[in-house]
Amino acid sequence: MTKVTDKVELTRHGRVAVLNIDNPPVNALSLGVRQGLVDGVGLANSDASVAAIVIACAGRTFIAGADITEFDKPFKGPHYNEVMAAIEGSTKPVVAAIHGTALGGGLETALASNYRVALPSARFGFPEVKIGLLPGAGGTQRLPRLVGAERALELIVGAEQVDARQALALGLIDEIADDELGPAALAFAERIAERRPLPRVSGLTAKVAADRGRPSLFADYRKANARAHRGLKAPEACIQTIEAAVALPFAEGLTREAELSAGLWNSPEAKAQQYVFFAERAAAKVKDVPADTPVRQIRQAAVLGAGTMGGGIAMCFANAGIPVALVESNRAALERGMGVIRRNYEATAAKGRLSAADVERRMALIAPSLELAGIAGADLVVEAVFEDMALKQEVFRQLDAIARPGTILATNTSTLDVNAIAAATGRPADVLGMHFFSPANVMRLMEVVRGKATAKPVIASVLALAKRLGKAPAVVGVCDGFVGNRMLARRGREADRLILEGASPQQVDKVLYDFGFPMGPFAMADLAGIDVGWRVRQARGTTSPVADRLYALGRHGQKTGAGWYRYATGSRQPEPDPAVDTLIAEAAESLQIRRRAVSDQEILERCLYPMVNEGARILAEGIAAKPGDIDVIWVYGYGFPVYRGGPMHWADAVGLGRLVDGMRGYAASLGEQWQPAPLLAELAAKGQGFAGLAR
Ligand code: 3H9
Repeated sequence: MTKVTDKVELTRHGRVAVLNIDNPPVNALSLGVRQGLVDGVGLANSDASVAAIVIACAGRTFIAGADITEFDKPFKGPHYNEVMAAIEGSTKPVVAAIHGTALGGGLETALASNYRVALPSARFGFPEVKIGLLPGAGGTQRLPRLVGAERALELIVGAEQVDARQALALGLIDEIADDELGPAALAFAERIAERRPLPRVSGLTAKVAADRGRPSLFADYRKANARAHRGLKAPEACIQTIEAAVALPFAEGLTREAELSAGLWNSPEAKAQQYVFFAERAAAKVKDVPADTPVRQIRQAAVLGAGTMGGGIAMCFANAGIPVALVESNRAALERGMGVIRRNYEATAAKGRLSAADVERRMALIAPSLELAGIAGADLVVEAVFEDMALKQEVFRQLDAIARPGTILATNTSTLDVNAIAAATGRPADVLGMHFFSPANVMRLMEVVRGKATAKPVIASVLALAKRLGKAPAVVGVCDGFVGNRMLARRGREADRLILEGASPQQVDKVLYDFGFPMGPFAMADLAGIDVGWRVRQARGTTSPVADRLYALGRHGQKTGAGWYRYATGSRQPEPDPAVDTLIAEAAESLQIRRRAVSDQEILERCLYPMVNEGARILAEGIAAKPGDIDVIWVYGYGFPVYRGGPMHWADAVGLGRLVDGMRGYAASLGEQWQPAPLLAELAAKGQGFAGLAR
């Protein structure tokens, strides 16, 4: 055995040299790995007794990409492309032996190799676009040559991952190893050791030549994905690299890839997306809940309430392969709920994203029940009944009587006091909030609401479960609206006020849409239902002059064809409505508010600054532990544009000094509620940002 670098060893198995990478946790292409690959290939090439080379990884996965933690440091050692050139330039065949996930620079390493052998469980993909980058180590030039531009677009721009079976069908890998990967890769290397010429992906021409005959391919792709790519830089750069792969010889394509990659590398968008990547992982960790906290196994779940939320939550469990009882006291509601779930799955299947067999498998995991006793076998119960404290307490009292000891009892409440709900049981340590976001089967956020008595193993168990469900969890404390809705309420109050002062709902919506939100607050209210907001205000004893009028007029939003906007029959396209302008003008007059032209900049500041300010209060109160947790909540639960990193990251980019000055300016005309929160003022005075709090 030769230690090539601290991260790469070379071992001999007869004529085959194995370069074994060991760089936990995910064998990223850190300096020692890049250097080790270049030197290791060099050593094997200069040793006449070596006939073939295998690149393999220790631990849980093949190389999962470039080392993102190195991105902010000065670059050292061989560049990624030098590594790929060393591998592809080997005079002896190189076989990549793949288990786990070959992602980004890992897949590029595999594509620079002459052959690829993988375990059936291996997965392949280019996730770079999600962190604002492109596969800049030749991936954009090699992949289209191997699989054609159409699939390359889906894998590189769409960041679609494929499993080993799909990879084999695509020609991305040469063989699936059914038993052990090591021996299979060695046997493969032995078998091809003498085969010449060495196959090199960079030399393939047939697929890209055929793509040159499809001139509308890229324009069609851009058009079909314009909405999903809005505001993002990386997707367009990725498309252009694939265009280059089709149009240019390999070496020129690499140059184009490097130019486009350089344009993304230090962009604020890429930095924000990388920040969110790490914030998401950090949010799943809680300071006083250590990694070795015992975790309860969740083999069976139950959901109470088959409405929109309950049904969506049940789908989350079924999607993860966890059997779930869906309990509803009303037979018609239960049948309706099961029908909605089936239609959702069938719609996904119709788009080709789920097989008919998978639809049936998932449906079979959901057991409808009219009896609360249906929860008896569950390890975890999620209550998703109507948002009413007395009702929820009654439900938890009954759950306490039926659930076996150790069952985790979760409420999906979006605003109510989790401690008061827990107090209805004799086991408050087992109670917490699991706040899903609508549609629950789509939105990735889960606010994990920690009550004052919630036991640490319960939190650890729900965080582990969130990972199985593919959710992005963030732990929050108990307060009205928790983190997300509490901050949203601040924005909503300002939006309501802005229209009275002279902005139109469509102007406010456009400003927030242009900022990068999927829709503005008024279009959002129409989608959620004006009646829903009205009920929340009733419960809280608050009013909203125009929204209350809309409710009284039966303008309940999209479902009634009118709300803040008008909707043509069957359309979801909001149309401005002069009748609403009249209602607003009347309300302003009765409140003696003088109407004026409001600038877009003022709208943006007045909608976002109070959110950041509330975020500062939330941090000071310990309701969220870190600014990144708040950002994860906004990116994954409320559509805050990921390329701006979330409200707290965005505030740092604006500069807290500027934000505080702006708030004080508004305080002079709009009142004391505009005074910056103490934490915000303090950070600004010290010239610091929220980022400093994370450490
Ligand atoms: C790239 O390749 C650019 C190239 O094209 C070259 C251009 C020139 N670097 O997610 P997990 C850490 S860009 C550094 O909880 P899982 C992560 O922070 C890269 N660290 O585990 C966490 O640390 P901690 C393209 C990384 O099993 C730990 O590993 N590749 C990296 O659920 C475990 O992570 C990607 O974007 C990294 N690349 O999932 C892949 N990746 O324990 C991104 C992970 O301290 N990674 N860490 O919190 C993933 O998708 C998932 O992490 C993976 C494992 C599927 C690998």
